[in-house]
Amino acid sequence: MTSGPVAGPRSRRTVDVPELVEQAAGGGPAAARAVGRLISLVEDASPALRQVMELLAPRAGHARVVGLTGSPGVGKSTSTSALVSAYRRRGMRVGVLAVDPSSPFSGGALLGDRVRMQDHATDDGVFIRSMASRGHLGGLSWATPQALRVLSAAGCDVVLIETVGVGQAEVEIASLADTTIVLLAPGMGDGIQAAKAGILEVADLFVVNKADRDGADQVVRDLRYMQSLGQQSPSQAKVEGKWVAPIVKTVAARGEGADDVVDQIEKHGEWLASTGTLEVRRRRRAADEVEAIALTTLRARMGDLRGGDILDRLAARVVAGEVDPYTAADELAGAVTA
Ligand SMILES: Nc1nc2c(ncn2[C@@H]2O[C@H](COP(=O)(O)OP(=O)(O)O)[C@@H](O)[C@H]2O)c(=O)[nH]1
Ligand SMILES: [Mg+2]
Repeated sequence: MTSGPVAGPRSRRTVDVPELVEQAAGGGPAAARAVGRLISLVEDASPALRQVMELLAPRAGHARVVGLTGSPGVGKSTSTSALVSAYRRRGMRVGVLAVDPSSPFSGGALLGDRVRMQDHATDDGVFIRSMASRGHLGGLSWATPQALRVLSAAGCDVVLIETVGVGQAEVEIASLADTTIVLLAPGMGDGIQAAKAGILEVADLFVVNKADRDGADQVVRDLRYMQSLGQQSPSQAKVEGKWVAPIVKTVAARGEGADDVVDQIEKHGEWLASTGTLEVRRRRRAADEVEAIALTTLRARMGDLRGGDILDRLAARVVAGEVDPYTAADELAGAVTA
């Protein structure tokens, strides 16, 4: 299935996938439109996706994936926008994915985020997309890696993923990103509680935003203290070459500290590459993706079987005592993977 138009559920027209892929990699305003349409196909779980992914595979690109997570209101969108500016000053191409796992509506853009991102709206070197992961089993694990492939193939040097930190989302973003940034801010009850919630494990970099407000230094001290406890515990004994997440103070609303954050992301990138951790993380990510797709396929085929008579016949034989349920399940699994 490498050529020919495929109907996408959202578009009234058929989709010329090879042309879209060419356009996405080509740059300019046409690229931005093509990237948008390709990511829509991802969100819709379009049947055209198989062909899209086939064509994107050899263009995998080299985008660094940076996740930003933290409580609502901590300044993730503002920081993302400031980071985009900092990367653009360095001449890098940037993709932004704002992922709201709970957003029920398509293109899940929050108006405020749109406004904040307007500075970059006319910049050909920036691709911005909000997406909701509704409709996908496994949420982020399914749709986001595919959107990342699209942005990577479009030549992005870095992709920033913003997601609300609500329990599971932090862990999910950490499994997706090369570098995970956990944002905190004074006066949000974030300090020790947040550290307890497992952010110490997922953070490669801490950003204490709203440093223009009282209490930022206290948040930094709390974090340092939590880190020191972690290093003393036997399970996290300080291994040589272990990465200790740096803490950077920012005033995202004024763009202050964004360059420091980019510098630290670069440092972490060098550490990832030199220790082989980058390859480990990327393979784990690809494994999760393949597993999610395979499970979806298997579930669909199981559904087909339920409609057919194989399961009925097996069930009748189990009831009659002719076969035990494990053997019956083996037979069913065999039929699914045949
Ligand atoms: N005082 C101050 N306010 C900020 C700063 N950064 C962001 N804000 C404000 O905090 C609010 C939430 O920011 P937003 O980026 O939407 O947070 P998000 O929910 O984490 O994406 C907005 O009103 C921002 O203007 C900062 O550095 N200092
Ligand atoms: Mg936001």
